[in-house]
Parts: sequence; structure tokens; C-alpha cells
Amino acid sequence: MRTDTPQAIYLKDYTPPAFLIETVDLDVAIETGHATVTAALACHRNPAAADPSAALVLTGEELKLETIRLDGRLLGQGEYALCDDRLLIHAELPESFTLTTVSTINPDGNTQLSGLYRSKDGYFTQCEAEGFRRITWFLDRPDVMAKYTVTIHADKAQFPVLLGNGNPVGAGDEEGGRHWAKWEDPFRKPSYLFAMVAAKLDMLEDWFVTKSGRKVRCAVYVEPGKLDQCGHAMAALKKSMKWDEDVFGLEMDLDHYMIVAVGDFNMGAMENKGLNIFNTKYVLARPDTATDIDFQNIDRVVAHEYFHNWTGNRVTCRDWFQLSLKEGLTVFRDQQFGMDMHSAGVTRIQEVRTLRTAQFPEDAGPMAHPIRPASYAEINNFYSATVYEKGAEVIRMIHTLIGKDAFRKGMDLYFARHDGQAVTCEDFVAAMQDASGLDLTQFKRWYNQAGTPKLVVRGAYDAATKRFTLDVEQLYPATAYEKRLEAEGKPVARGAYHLPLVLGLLDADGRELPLRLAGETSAAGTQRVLSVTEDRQSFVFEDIAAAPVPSLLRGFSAPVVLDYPYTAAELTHLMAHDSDAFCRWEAGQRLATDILTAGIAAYQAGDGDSLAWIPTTYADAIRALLGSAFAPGGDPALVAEALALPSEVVLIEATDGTVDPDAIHAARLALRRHLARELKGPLAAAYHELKVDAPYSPEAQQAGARALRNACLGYLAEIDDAESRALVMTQFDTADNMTDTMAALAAIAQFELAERDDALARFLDKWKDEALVVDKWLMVQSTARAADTGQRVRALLQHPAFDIKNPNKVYALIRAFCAANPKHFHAADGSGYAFAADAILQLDAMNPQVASRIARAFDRWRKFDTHRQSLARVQLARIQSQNGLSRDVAEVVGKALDS
Ligand code: B3K
Ligand code: ZN
Repeated sequence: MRTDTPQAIYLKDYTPPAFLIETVDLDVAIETGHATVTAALACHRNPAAADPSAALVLTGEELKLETIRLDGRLLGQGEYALCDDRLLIHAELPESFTLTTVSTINPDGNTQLSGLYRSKDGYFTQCEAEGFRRITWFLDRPDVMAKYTVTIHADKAQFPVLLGNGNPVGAGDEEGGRHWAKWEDPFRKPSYLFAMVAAKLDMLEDWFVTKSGRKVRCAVYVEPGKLDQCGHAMAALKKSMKWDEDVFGLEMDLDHYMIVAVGDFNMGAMENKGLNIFNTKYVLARPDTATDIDFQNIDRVVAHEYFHNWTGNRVTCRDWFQLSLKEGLTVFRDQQFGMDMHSAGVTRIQEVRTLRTAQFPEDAGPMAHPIRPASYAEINNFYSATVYEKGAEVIRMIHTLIGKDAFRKGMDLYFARHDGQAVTCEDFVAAMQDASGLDLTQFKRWYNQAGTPKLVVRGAYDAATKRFTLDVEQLYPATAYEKRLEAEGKPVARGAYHLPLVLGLLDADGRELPLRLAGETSAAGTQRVLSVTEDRQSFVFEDIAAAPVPSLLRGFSAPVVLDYPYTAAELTHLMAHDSDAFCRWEAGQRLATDILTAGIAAYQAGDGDSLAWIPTTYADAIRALLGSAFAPGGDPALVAEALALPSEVVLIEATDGTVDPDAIHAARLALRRHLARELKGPLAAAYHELKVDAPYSPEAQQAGARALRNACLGYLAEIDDAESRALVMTQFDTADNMTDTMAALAAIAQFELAERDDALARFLDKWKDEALVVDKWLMVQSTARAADTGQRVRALLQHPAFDIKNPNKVYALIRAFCAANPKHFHAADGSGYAFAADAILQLDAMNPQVASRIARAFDRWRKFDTHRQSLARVQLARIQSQNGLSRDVAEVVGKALDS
């Protein structure tokens, strides 16, 4: 039995590689049942190595070594040794040499989907972070950058398309109905960016002319018959190419840019040089199969992977601790792209919601880590919301503190200094500091400290001096991460953060006040970026005629929890008047959270159903909000965001003390029903008014109208009478696009009604051959609140539409249930926990990365009552005691149990 978390590796132990590899010449012959990989590595000693006589140690996983040659000479036993996943070369090595290995691998049996693996239409690769070692013996670390060629051989009829990174340099037929193709990548790259494909695929081709006039061939490869679903991805790619030229001056550097979609893929997509491999979810879309959100996600993921070509590929990470160097920065870039392509306000709100749903809980739980962790057991566990989303927030704060122009200069300097190199987060911050002249020494704490800081802000108005003083205090208690480091005797330095607090002040009429800080001679606009650097700091504004309402943390200028004692009247004022879209939305969320907090307490006291906890004015505020969508300049998309009450997951995080998931669920549902009843007339009117008659387009305006209309539908459905049911069923039966279909189906799925079962059956019958639509069918059931959800989800595991080997199916059915349906996952009888543990154990034997993602559902088990904690502990212990548990799951479960 295992009793602890697996062995950690530490950033402080980094040393440069003993050897470097100049070129990699790969030959991959795919046969029935196996593949033969020949790798010729041109190596030399690294002059920067710490130990000039260190041995050459290559890494490999699930490889059968056939032969090994040094400069053509076959090495005998005794000249090398195989030990676990290492290949040690004992033979004497010259300064430069070519090491050639021949290995056999089994892509058909590769259920981890890391390395070279089989999917329905052929063979695909995934090498980040450590998948290349599952293809051949290598120095599989990102600071070993080499030039690659690959020759692929496969059956021509079954696998007519053979792709590699870079440029095609040769192809031909071979005996036995086979063929080959050779690809050469002119750019040096780390092994994690290697990719190859041998498959039967259809292709959509287009061209992009770069600003310097180079013609780039853009190609999207999809499974046969799906060409009508890749136009949006292609358009997104071309938009991304143009945007990166316009905004960052960055041009595509290859003649071929290929996107290949595969249905079996552990995550979203992968930025392999010139040969991105994508989960079909982020490529395939047609109005009748994909929702507005799907279309938008495709834009973002295509852009993200494309932007990696510079931030990640041209300049890469020295080691995996630096992951946020490329991921935080690239998420920031795709967020900026999203703000330019869609509504800036709505995009920002959605990002904050993601942060609060996924990252804040991570920061508060056993897997807490800074955006650059000092240690990890399994790197795949650190492709996290913290590294990605909080990493992007950190870049965004630099952008806010130094301004757009200095940020661009910093990017230019970063590329000028580091193009072609594998670097660290310090290198990035140094470029930003040197370009802007702003000292970012203190700012770097964001890279080393875990946890979501709390910003306690208090305002005091003095009528005599006409001064408004804001006292700002930062709180950053130690997280599980610091506690663990301390227990290991590792140094833990904590201190105040440097962060931008963007704010404005509103007067009683909702007007923005000119802002003059004490000591300044004149006001500088109505919005300021305050630089917060101390544990406690005060900011004094002069010439303020009457007590203002502060609009704080505009645009969510820092990833913190804001504590300001707003009254309900102040929040309503901000909702109505704040010029900042995020703050208007935030005021509404805060108002709802305050009301729900009272409601949760009322349910716990047995008095929830009296609804005495709902202020009589609340429905009026929401009525005004709904009406604002139709006023001149109104934005239905923003109103749709504002109508959504904070999710149960967000409310769990907002709870001080023990979480009661049943009371949270009951209070939230009661408030939704209350609003539906009170606002039935305006909701129905808005629903009818917002009908889109034009042909479907996923662009922002139409999507915004649909979002608000469907939000209205969701509320109306809560009334649960014949009229509302008819409205929902009519939409389900007549919708001509998946957005409206899914909104109706999601509304029906909440109720245990014959209509639900009938609608679900009809939906599946219509879409059973579209895998991504079947995923929606699974997810609408796994996230439903209906009382029978737990049983249904268990039954669905056996349904022919489900496949435990397919990550998308697992995410739709199992992860969505565990992570996005707290009422059922945290069922008081422990059935949700047992279900999760069964699934984790079954998955771990096949695909540890996927299993580990499900295991993260237990992160917050300590926040629940002792009864639930004991049920969760039993399941965690059951998982931990499994023989042969993967490092991925062992780390997550071990840290959860240790917390
Ligand atoms: N870089 C990849 C993620 C790889 C995950 C490996 N477990 C996708 C991305 O962030 O763009
Ligand atoms: Zn990325």
C-alpha cells in the first residue's frame, strides 16, 4: 500500500543538460500491431554542463530497444545499460557523435494517448510534456533543441495522409501497397513540439499572405466526410495570423501551417511546430451541430495554438517549471484576441468566471501552487488553471502597470533577446522591466507565491476636507503549497504583492468624478491605476464634493478577492451606472451572493422556503437590468451574463466555514424561481423580442441576442407550468441551430418528466453519428439537477453512446458530473464520491492524465461537513491503496489526503 505522495522534483535542482543534440533524423515505419522507430541523434557535449565527464543518459518509456549504434558501430552488451526508463551509454564518447537507436513501439496499445497512438482514422502524436520518450530514446527536456527530419512509412490505402513538422521534402511508394513521406523542420525545437500523423483524412486548403508577402499554405485536416465543419476553424486561423501581425508584429515563419483534428485527445489542442493537432471539439462546427460558445471556443483555441508559434515555439521554456512563461503569456494573447474579436466586456466577464470556477478553488485547495511551482511530482498535473489562467492574469497585470505601448516594446525586446532559446520567467519579466523602466522586482512574487490574495478596502469620506480616503490592505495567508514546503524544510518567503488597482468614483447621479490624488496639482481623468505595493496603504482623493461610490478593481485588474463593505443600495447604483462592464456585472454578482448567503443560512435554519431572505427590491433591480438590454446602447450579451446567478461552485468557494451543498442548491434555485415568477411578463416579452430571424451566424451580435433569449427561457422554464413547458418544447422542436436546441434541452433536462426522456431520445437518435453532439447529450444529463441524475449517470456508463477510452466522453459524463454538479457529486449518501473513485480507478489503468483530472474533484473535500469528509476520505484512501497507481493520480490523491 502506498502511504505518501510520489517523489517530487525541484526547480532548484535544475542543471543544464550534459549533452546537446544538433539534429534528429527519425524514421517511423507503421506496421500492423507495431511501429519501428529508428532515431539518429547527432550529439555533442554541452560546454555549459556542470560536469564535463557526465554520462549520456537517454529517457524512454514503453520502448523495446532493438539495436544501438555509436557512429555506425553496433554497441554490445556492457557498452550500455537499460535501467527502468533510462538508457545509459557506457561506451566512451567522442566530443561529437551520432547515436542511432532502433526501437519497437506499440501505438495500437497506447491508451494513454501520449506519444504515438492509434485513433479511429489513423495514427497521431502528443509529445508535450514528456511524450517524445514514448516514441524514441531521447534527452526529452525542453532545453535540448534540435533540427528534425522524419520519414514516415505506412499502408497507403489505410493511411493516405502522412504529415510531419515543417516542409515536405520527399514522398514515394513502397512495396506491399505502402508509401512514405519525408518532412523537414527548418527550425530548431524541443522534442515536445514534434508531431507526425499517418491517417485517412479530408483536407480544406487556403492561403494566407504575410505582411512581408510570403504565401503560407493553411490546411485543416479532418476525418472523412467532415469538410463542411472546418470552415470556421480555417477562418479563425487566418484571423489569428492577421491579428498577431497587427498587434504584435509577429509573422508566420513557415510555408505550411497544418491543423489536424482527432477525436481521441487528452486536452484541447497542441501547438506542434507547423502541425497543430487538435481535439475535434475545437475544430468541427456547423450551425446545427455547434453552439455559439463552441464557435467562440474554436476561435480562441485556434488563436492560442497559433500564437504559441512565437510564445512557446520560437522562444520556449528552459524547464517545465517555467510552463507559465509560454502558457500564461499565450492565454493572455488569446484573451486579447478574444476581446478584439467579440465583445470586450463579455469576454472579460467570462474569463473572470472561469478563474473563479477553476483557479480560485485550486489556489485554496491541496494542489495550490504558484504560477511557477518550485516542485512537482507529475508535470501533467501542472497544466493547471493556475499556470494558464492565473498566469495570464499576471501578464495582464504587467500590461496594466506598464501600459500597452511599453508592453509591446517589452515583447519586441523579449524576442530580440531570446529568439531560438529556451528561457525562464525571469527572462520575460526582465524584458518587460527593461523596456518599461518599471522595477518589477517585487512584482515577481506573483511567480513564487501561491494563493488568492484578499484585498481589504475601506473608504472614508470627510465632508469638511472634501477628501475620500481608501485604505487598502492585502492578506495572503499561506496555502497548502507553502505549508508543504515548510514541512519539507524548504525556504518559504512571502511578502506583499505589487498589483494594479484600477478604479473610478461615482457620484450620487452615477457620474464619474475627476480623480486627483493628494499631492497632485490637477485631476488626471476619471479612472486611475493605483499601484499597490504595501501590506497596508492609503490613497487620498481630493475635491470630492460628496461621499462617492467607489468602482473598484475595474476590468478585474488583479486576481484577488475584493473585500469592500458595499451596501445593497451602492451595488444597485454600480449595476446601473458604472462605466466599466466588469464592475457592473460584478456588482450584480455581489448583490446576488449577499442575498444567497442569507438564503443559505435560512435554508440551514429550516426557514428557506419562506423566501423572507429575498429583499423586495431585488426583482426590481433585475427588471431594470433586463430592460437595459433594450435601451439605446444596450448590450444583450452583457445582460445575459448579468442575469446568471453565481454558480454553485462559485458559491461553495465564497462560503466561509463549512459548505452545505444542499442549502446552496436550494437557495439558488429558490432565487431563480422567485425571479421567474416576479418577472414572468418582462422575461416572456424579452424572449419574443429577441428572436433572431436572420440566417444563423456565430458573430457577437446574434450570439448575444440568443444568449439573452435563452437566459430568459431558462428562467421561464423554472415556473414549470404547462405554458413554460410548451415554450421550451416548441423551441426544442423548431430551433434551426444547436445553440437554441441545447438551451431548450438543458431546460427540459432539469425535470423528471416524460417530455425529458422523449426529447433526449429524439436528440440522440438524430445525432448519434456526430460524436461531439453525443458529448452534449451526455453532458446535459450529467449536469442536470433532476433527482435521478446520479442513477442516470451510472446507467449511462453502460450506454453504447459512451466510451470510457475517449477523453471527450469521459469529460462530458464523468468530469462534468464530478466538477460541475455539486448537488449530486456531494450527495450526502456518498454515492457521488464512490462513483468518482470507481471511475478514477478504472481510468487510471488506461489513461492516467484523464484519471488525474477527475481526481481533482476531491480537491475541496475538506470544506464539507464531517460526515461528507469521512465518506470522501474512504474513497480517497481506496484510490491511494490501489497497486500500481499512476504518479498523476497518486500526487493528486496524496496531496488531498495530506491536506
Ligand atoms: N501546450 C498544450 C498542452 C499540453 C498538455 C500536456 N499535458 C496545449 C496548449 O496549451 O496550447
Ligand atoms: Zn497553450
